[in-house]
Amino acid sequence: MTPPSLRKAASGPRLVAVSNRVVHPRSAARGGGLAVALLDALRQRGGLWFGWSGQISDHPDTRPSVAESGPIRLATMDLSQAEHDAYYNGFANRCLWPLFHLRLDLTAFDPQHYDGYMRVNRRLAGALWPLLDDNDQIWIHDYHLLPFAEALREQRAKQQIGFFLHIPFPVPEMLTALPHYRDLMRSLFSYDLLGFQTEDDVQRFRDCAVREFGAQLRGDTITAFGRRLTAKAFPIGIDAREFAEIATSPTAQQEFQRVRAHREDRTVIVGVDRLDYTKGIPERFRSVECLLDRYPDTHGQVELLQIAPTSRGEVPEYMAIRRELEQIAGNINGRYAQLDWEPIRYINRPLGRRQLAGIYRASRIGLVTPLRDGMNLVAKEYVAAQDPADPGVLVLSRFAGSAKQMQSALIVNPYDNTAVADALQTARYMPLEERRNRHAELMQGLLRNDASAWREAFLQELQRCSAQREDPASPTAQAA
Ligand code: GDG
Repeated sequence: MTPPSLRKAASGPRLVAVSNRVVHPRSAARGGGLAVALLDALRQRGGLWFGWSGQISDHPDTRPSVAESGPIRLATMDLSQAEHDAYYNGFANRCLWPLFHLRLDLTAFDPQHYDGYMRVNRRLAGALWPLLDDNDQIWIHDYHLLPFAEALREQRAKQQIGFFLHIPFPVPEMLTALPHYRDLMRSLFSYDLLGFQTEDDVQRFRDCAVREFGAQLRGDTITAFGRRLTAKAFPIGIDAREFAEIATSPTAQQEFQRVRAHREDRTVIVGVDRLDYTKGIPERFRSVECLLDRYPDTHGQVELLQIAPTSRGEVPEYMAIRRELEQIAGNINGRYAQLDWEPIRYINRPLGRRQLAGIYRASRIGLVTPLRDGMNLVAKEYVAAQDPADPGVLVLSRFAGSAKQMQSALIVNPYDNTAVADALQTARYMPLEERRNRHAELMQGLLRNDASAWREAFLQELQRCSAQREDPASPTAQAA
């Protein structure tokens, strides 16, 4: 193993990214939004990526396995079945995920899951600790790892540590329903910087810190539990230029032809989501049903192509949504299908990233209607994949974080089937000039706030607030 002193980056501190799952760069295209965004960051800057290997083992090693992939060093840990059940399937995905997405009805509170979650965070932090250099810039990701910095600080870590929450931050009334909310909020104050997707998320975090813990606010800094941190919005972006190129690659073009070949005169509406109850897919199917009910000229002419690969398939709520979708699609198709046409085509397996780009480009409408979503990268990918000379129209939920930045889309309330149906009909008949104008505005925003702008903004801010922490003359130096 390379001695720590040789691992220091030539310019600036080394980036250490920590996320629940480390995905090998070769297969990252199949990972979720987080994997795609993180890899972009590490490819450009190099550094260490630490987290779960994705493997379950009877006797997990106490030390990480280390592998190199170009400028990226991957350090991974296996989990035991019991750890995986409690930490990942249990507390992260049956408690925090639904709670943070305002689904208290689906939130399972189980003290054993919480204990397992805390134990895994401590074990992973203990395994990362020997791999760290003093100057590292540590960037922890997402709700699986809320207490990770606290666990590192227990090991006496002094490094700058930032955290980015990819999902929404809940309203205080929701968060406080969690029996352990006090401990989790306190643990967040071990970070130097907290990054959120939108200003609204920052505001909800501040509200909670003030109302529940009497936090003091000063600009972007918040003091509570004897510690001070900075909380700001860093809306995540995609590499829009690269995605636009992918959309004209030979594989994408082939896929484009396949979609258009049988449907030259039809409007293909595309939906792409991990199969998750937050993505509003049943409501989306209902909106398409409403479109068919309200506008008979859509019969034989409009098709929803829904790609929704299974995710978190061991969690009961995810099994239920899968069954529900099959049933709704079956009912709608049964009602409306003709010999050579079905209104809903539903694909329940993952496709390649290039294939996806071709499908986006071939689809006249991108329908992105989550009930609640931190950002939603599919909305951004859909826009980036369009032909600027003849672009499709994005119909986007007001409850996606991306709606804040993408106001030139047709913004809808995903619960209002009639309004979504009307927006789809508007999109179908939108004149070319309006489509071009809206697309140009959206694309400008994507290029301005792309993945590298997101990364640089976060890491520069982390550097800045850590420097302030160390400067005793600074008004924002740590209280304790
Ligand atoms: C979390 C937050 C936030 C989907 N199906 C396939 C496939 N995908 C890719 C998409 C996109 C990604 O997965 C999904 O990203 P989202 O942003 O839409 O959603 P989450 O996975 O829930 O991500 C979210 C994000 O983190 C980043 O901060 O935006 O709000 O929930 O890239 O293209 N990719 C391939 N085949 C598929 O079938 N290759």
